[in-house]
Amino acid sequence: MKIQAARVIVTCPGRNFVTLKIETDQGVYGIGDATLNGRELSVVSYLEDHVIPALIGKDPQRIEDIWQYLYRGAYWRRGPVTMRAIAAVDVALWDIKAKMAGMPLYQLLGGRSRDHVMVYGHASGGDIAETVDAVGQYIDMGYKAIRAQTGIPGVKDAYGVGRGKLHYEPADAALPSETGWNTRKALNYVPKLFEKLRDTYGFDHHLLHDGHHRYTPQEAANLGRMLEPYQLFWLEDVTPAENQEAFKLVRHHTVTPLAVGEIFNSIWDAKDLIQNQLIDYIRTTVVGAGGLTHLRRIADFAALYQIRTGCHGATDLSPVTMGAALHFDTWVPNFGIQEYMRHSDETDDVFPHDYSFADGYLSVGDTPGHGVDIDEELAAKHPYKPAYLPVARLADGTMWNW
Ligand code: GCO
Ligand code: MG
Repeated sequence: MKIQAARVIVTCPGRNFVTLKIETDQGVYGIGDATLNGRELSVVSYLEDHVIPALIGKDPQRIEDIWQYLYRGAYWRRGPVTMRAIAAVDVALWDIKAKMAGMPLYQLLGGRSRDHVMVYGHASGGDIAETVDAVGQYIDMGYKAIRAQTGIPGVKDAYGVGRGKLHYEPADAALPSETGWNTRKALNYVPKLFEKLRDTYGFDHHLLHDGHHRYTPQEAANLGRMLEPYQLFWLEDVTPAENQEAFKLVRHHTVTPLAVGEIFNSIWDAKDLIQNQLIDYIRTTVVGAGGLTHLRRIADFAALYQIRTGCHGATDLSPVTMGAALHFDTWVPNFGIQEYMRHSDETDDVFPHDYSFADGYLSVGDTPGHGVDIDEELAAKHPYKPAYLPVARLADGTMWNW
């Protein structure tokens, strides 16, 4: 069996997606996601100029060997661009293998560990009252777990607040737009949101919150402590994790569960956090870290320390990543939760898929492969449009972490 052709499809049905399609000499093809929000075209070039020429003629059944070839063979290891390109190839090859076997992908990983996958939705509002209402809407839709983000009075476009009712999509400007941040105001306001949420809805639902890298380790520890009475499922990215040791301080001062890893691209980014048990959930997903081949190594390593998975599932990851992640979630023994931000109808039309939502859970279908395809004709009607994530500045103009 041979890889006969491979091509990259860039489409913007409301937001940009980069998709790799690998075709074989047996008529079977596979699809992989290579989207890197705000830096899409760098991965297109990496694939078209450096990866695809080396794939032609290779045996697509040798997933592990091709992974090692692309990882070791680049010499320049890791990094978001390289690892997303590898992920796209890896997921397309798993798709091909599962199609050849006539099985849904989770069967090749080891079969089902659960009936369906618990997801969390994104509730947000301009202030506490609006956010409390939004959480109520998610409860009414059947969600068991809900992330709550609120606007903060006096902070311009605080992180995580959607513009529409249901969708949150911050990559919206041809150049990064400028938002504000004020840690003092956030530390004052965020605990009040969770107090109100627990007063209103009780303790039956899982509540989550994303700090989006905004706090110092000491401030993060303080926030974690203040949130303890409200029993969060997790507090995410509460401080930047380039320095994994920074989490020791946070961990030693709070029992609020910690989640990290949506911007990690290999097991090395999480090694100290995992082996020192500084986190409870690892957020890395399929497209972020070199595909299923590498992600399951991270998950197995995390399992040794009772750390569970919580795959990133924002809308900047295409339905192809969502499909592959759901097969991973259906199998992985140490599953925690799956983020589900929901794509727009336009995006769902370009990427027909067989996963479905009911009563707070997503379920994969039984289509051979990962169950997600791309409608190329429709994709061609939505050409690439530059769109960037915002940046954040403090009140005095200092650049901060968005
Ligand atoms: C999340 C994330 C996202 C990111 C986005 C950036 O927890 O869902 O923080 O909303 O901001 O993926 O492209
Ligand atoms: Mg996040």
